[in-house]
Amino acid sequence: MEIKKNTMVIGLGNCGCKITKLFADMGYSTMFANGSEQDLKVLGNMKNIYKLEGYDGFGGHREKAMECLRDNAEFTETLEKIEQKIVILVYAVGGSTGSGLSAVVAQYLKDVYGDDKIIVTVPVLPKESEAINKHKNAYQAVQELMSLEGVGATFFLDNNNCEGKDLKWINKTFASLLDAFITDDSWGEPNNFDESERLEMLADPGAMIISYCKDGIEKLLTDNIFAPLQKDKVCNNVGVIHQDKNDVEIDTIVAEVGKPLNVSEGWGGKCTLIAVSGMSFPVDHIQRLGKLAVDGQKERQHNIKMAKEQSLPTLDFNDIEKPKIKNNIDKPKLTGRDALLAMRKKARA
Ligand SMILES: Nc1nc2c(ncn2[C@@H]2O[C@H](COP(=O)(O)OP(=O)(O)OP(=O)(O)O)[C@@H](O)[C@H]2O)c(=O)[nH]1
Ligand SMILES: [Mg+2]
Repeated sequence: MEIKKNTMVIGLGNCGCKITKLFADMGYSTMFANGSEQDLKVLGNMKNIYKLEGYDGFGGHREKAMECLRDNAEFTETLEKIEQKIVILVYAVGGSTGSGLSAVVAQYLKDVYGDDKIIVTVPVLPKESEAINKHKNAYQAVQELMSLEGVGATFFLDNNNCEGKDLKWINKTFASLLDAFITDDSWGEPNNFDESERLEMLADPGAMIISYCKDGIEKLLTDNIFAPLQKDKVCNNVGVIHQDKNDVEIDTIVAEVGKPLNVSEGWGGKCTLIAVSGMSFPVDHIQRLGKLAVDGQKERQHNIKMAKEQSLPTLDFNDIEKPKIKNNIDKPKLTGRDALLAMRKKARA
């Protein structure tokens, strides 16, 4: 089985659709779902665009997701006809449309296909500097994701990591990393990192990361596009595609991510690629986002309370009564034009 041909990437909401377009441009099967006509226009002439009728954005109300599926039968009918084995859902957890739809669509796919498909999720986490609602949505969406059973790997993209670069850099880096992982066809002595091992990693429940090993192993954990790893050293599979030599030691990876059940290695890759799956969800980081939302709300509540106490009390301005103008004022001496006209009149008399 060729993994790429057997993969369907589905973008939910604006961010999810933008990232999915990169996969469409690389020849993957794709679907796009969003309520906003304007956002969908940015995609240009793509196939399989589903405009979620009646939901021009969820206006911040992520709980509208079920109603949205109820009202958009064409989209759910297409979800029931997916032929590919691997379905990748891409969405930002900070928004409302993609964030709200993510869990209900994943559950829908589970209900339709059971264990016949590998469902991979790609939640994009908001920056810590974003608004309260983005953090609240993110927290709730990850809570929902954690409550789902039978979902495979989850790639937590973290927008915090684009310092000095733009969000498009995160999108492109992820698309290029996942494509390199999916399409790797390297072969060499003494072993290959074959498709079944890669499928096993994609089916592995828990967090997954992929990294080019350009600048040393320490960059795998600190300088990449993924959310900070949970520091409990839980993982299930480690996969390494070496370039031409044994350029990264498995022990060094294990020291960073913990002891895996399986290690798969291949040689002769276009570059050195490291993948780790079956890790714990980055709950410490998600909790931090949740706390930002709670603290932000407390601060707003305090400010609103203080604002209500503001008033404008009556002040004594010590007004002084206007002086009365005397009636018997001497007529002022004429000057200017009036004086001239008066002089002429007098001279003519
Ligand atoms: N990495 C990345 N993040 C993005 C991009 N565009 C938006 N975001 C993030 O996505 C979040 C907003 O989600 P959107 O996808 O715009 O929202 P939505 O799913 O369309 O939902 P609505 O709120 O209903 O519009 C914010 O946290 C943004 O930082 C992008 O191109 N790349
Ligand atoms: Mg939107």
